[in-house]
Amino acid sequence: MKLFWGAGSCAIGIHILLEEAGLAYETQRLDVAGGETRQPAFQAINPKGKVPTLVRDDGSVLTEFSAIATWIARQAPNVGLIPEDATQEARAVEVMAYVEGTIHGQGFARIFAPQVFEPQDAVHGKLGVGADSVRRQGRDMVERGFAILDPVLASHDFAAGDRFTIADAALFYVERWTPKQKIVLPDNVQRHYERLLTRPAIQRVRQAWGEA
Ligand SMILES: N[C@@H](CCC(=O)N[C@@H](CS)C(=O)NCC(=O)O)C(=O)O
Repeated sequence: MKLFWGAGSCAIGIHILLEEAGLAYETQRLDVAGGETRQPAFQAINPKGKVPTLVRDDGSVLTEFSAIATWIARQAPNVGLIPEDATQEARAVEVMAYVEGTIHGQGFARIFAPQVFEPQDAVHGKLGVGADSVRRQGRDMVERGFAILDPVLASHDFAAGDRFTIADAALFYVERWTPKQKIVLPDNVQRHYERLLTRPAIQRVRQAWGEA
């Protein structure tokens, strides 16, 4: 199978899960910032034009972080990337959905691409004053999102209990975006981020991404 990724992107969470699961895979880096996901060659693979994109060995394509993460976890059932307990599984999905839909999809999306939310602002390719208020709004959403998750991490080391799961891979990718944006993580989330940075699988991926 092959994972398509781009520097700095949320695809790092999927790369981490492939490593944690111990599966055989290859990767292909795209110039996401340069618009390669919008080129016909990649759109033919994933018309959504997004990474992570996973092409499986039979040629079929999986998109969306949670779908790819769940499928990877199922390929390595003994690793425990999805909790066996139904409530803990629901907790893992709850955190992952909140990361994808709210912290990333609503918050960081406003910070990274304000023009999507204020299209009238992007006349002649220049962002106007509206972009700043959209970015500020995004920042508030991100900070509120991490504040909501902080108590979840107060009583255990990982997002859904005492083991690393798909939820931690999702949480990691948004935590990783905060230093550059000068967003201060609440204490328990910060400790979670630091804990994850010590994991060998994450260190291998960061090295492959040229980050460590
Ligand atoms: N809902 C998608 C979001 C993926 C996404 O937003 N990916 C970004 C990178 S973090 C991307 O590919 N952006 C390229 C673009 O929009 O052109 C998922 O969960 O996989």
